[in-house]
Amino acid sequence: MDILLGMQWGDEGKGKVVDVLAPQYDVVARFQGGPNAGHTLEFEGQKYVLHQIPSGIFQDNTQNIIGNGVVLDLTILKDEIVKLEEAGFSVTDKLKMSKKTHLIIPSHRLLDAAYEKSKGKDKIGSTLKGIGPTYQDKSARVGLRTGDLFADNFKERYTKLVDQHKTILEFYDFDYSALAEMEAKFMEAVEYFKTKVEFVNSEYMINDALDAGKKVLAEGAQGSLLDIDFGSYPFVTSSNTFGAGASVGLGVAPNRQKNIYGIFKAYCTRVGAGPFPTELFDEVGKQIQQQGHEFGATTGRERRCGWLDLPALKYAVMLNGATELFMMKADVLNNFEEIKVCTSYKLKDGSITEEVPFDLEDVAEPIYDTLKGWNQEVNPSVDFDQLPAALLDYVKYIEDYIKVPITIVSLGPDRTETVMKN
Ligand code: 2SA
Ligand code: MG
Repeated sequence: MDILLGMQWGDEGKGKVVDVLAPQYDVVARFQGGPNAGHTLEFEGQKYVLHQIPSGIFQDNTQNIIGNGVVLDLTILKDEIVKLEEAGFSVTDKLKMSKKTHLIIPSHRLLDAAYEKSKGKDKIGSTLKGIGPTYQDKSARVGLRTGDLFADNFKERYTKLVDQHKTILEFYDFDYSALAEMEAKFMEAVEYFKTKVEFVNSEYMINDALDAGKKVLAEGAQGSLLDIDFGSYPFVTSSNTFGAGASVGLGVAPNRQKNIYGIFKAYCTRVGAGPFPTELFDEVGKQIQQQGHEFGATTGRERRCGWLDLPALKYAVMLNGATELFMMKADVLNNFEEIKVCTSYKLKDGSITEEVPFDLEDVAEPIYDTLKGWNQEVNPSVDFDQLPAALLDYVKYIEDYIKVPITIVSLGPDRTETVMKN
């Protein structure tokens, strides 16, 4: 099994890469996260954003699996499927769901909002899709799974859980009058899925596929720096976003992991709150945001922008065991005379380190190296070694620091704007 993972704070361009790689794979599976993800794919002049459906869905012969590690919102998934079907794609025949996937129910979304509100100015900037509360219920052993939808007592168990949630919402003095309408939609979606999509023991399905010599790609969501254990806690999401999460979230043993593709942008972005050492508050940051169209694919929020952070990238590569790196959105840096890269951190105690500290807030300032920009439009149809010298120098500089090869440079959102090293 190969794995594709974000090495930063999400939005590295994973959707585009899966789309480019998908034809080589028989199975594409999501293993964590949920509708907080927004994977953008562009081809034939059209743009599609997937939230929960794996990005292999546009391939005719690829099986797509939503794994047990995902938290799933059926209401949103139904809308996603209907939209794609209206656009002429077949979906339900190429999509399977694990019976062990936990369900986001409407009251989880309200709880998410209630918890965020209660944090006041310390809120983490959640997408408010109910991710945290659903993983909370999973760990508390009270959650509902897709396999439960078929149980005779599903409604009873559902009501019991919602009643618990209502008690908490009342404690937070949170207005949940919207719940009834949300529930009606949810129940509609439940009925839809009972007949439309196959729920499977996906751990068997994936391991059987591997045994039969088929190629499986695990598609990560969010990024390593948002990982619940290794990210900038508490400003993180509630799942393990790094490579090991793919084993847990699909039921595939670690020794079956093969190629680990680490996706990173030529610069950094972060959406939501939390420390971001290389964040730019000046015109340069604005320029990157504008040229890179850095707005949340799920919430439309502005993404904060900054220079590439090499200590953080190296940390992510270490945790994931990335075997190759793909550099995305290099074209966004086309118009710079100079490009900065952070090579170490000066901490508040005055020391200098290349390690990510326990608390990223302890970074007083990033220490930069300044490189020459290529400062020109780049033709995405050339061979790798024909790329502008300054861009190749940038690639080489990163490779020397990280010690992992960069095998793809992406120069635009379309499938075709991708330069691969042979
Ligand atoms: P949550 O919703 O509870 O998991 O949020 C917790 C933190 O994780 C961040 N997070 C994300 N960061 C980048 N991209 C994500 N997906 C969307 C996108 C986000 C959007 O593709 O653009 O549209 O705003 C994503 N999902 C979660 C989140 O900002 C919190 O900091
Ligand atoms: Mg995204």
